[in-house]
Amino acid sequence: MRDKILKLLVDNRNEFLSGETISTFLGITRSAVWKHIKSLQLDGFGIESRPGLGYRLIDLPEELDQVTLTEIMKTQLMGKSIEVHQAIDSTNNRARELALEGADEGTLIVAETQLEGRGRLGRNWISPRGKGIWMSLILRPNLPPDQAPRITTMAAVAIRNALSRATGLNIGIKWPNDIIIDDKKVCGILTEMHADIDSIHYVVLGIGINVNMTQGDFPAEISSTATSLRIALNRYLDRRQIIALIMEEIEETYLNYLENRDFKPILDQCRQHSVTLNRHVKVIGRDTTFEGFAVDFDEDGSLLVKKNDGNIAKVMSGDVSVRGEKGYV
Ligand code: BTX
Repeated sequence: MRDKILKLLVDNRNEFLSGETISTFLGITRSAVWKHIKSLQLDGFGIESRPGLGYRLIDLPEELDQVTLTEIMKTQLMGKSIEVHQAIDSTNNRARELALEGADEGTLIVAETQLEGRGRLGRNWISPRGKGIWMSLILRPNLPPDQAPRITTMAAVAIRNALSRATGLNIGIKWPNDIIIDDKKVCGILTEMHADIDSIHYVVLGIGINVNMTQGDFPAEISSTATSLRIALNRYLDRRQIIALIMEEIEETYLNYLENRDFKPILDQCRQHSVTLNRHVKVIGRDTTFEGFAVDFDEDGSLLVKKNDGNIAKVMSGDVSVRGEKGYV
């Protein structure tokens, strides 16, 4: 029925159709029409509704295209050169390919869907078509390779700030690479780099954000741990504006850091928005698993955890779950 209503609106694009006309034509009640219109609006169809006149279609859900994205970018460097794919294995793979071919810093690869989206340690990243932001940014920081983890922290802070500006929501950072709303993952960051002993050749910053997914878009195994901006806000969001805001925030934070080499302001923001600090955590490392209390970040960005025996463990990488009301999440 929803599709039939949509077809009527598309066929009469830019003209008002009254609720009564639609309901008579399709043999349903006016409140059923209204319910379907609401659901179409939530899916990004721009439908204007005017008392006395009815409904008219003014806009279709946004698609990502290179021309519009380039036009709305307010940056000097990040996202100035953009490649958009309808479908790709992983934007990180494509970014790596381009980086090896010498692509400029700031080159951005975006895809409507990823067929083999990746998380850390070869895990899977669900990337349904048109529902999120699946993108990778090429960076060429003049930093020693041991400082590369700082890039993930910098990105987490910049993305958090951009999402907070875009939505006004309370958004947290879960160490080291997740952006969180209500203790659920809304965004994951995958940093991959190519370096030799003393210099970084390139860093690929992979960013996956659940934007317009509904609860039903998540497979059962992550439906209680994942969320989207739309679920949190109860409205459809334009992905292009969010991409532009993220590029702005990354450009500012990254260039500032490279110029001043001062990591403290980034760490301080990470502390301020951390959902990991001052909580009981379970650390699952490559070789060991232990529980403790997350006390602070070290100046290199690693997590300091006070173990049950009182010793402080410095955690450089790994998975950290925080203890909530329903156990560790
Ligand atoms: P991660 O290893 O921290 O998280 C991966 C885990 O998160 C999965 O094992 C699964 O449990 C859960 N998960 C999978 N898909 C989603 C999702 N859409 N929302 C919430 N939870 C999910 C996080 O790795 C880093 C993810 C980076 C993804 C970007 S997308 C663009 C770029 N290209 C690419 O292949 N990866 C990056």
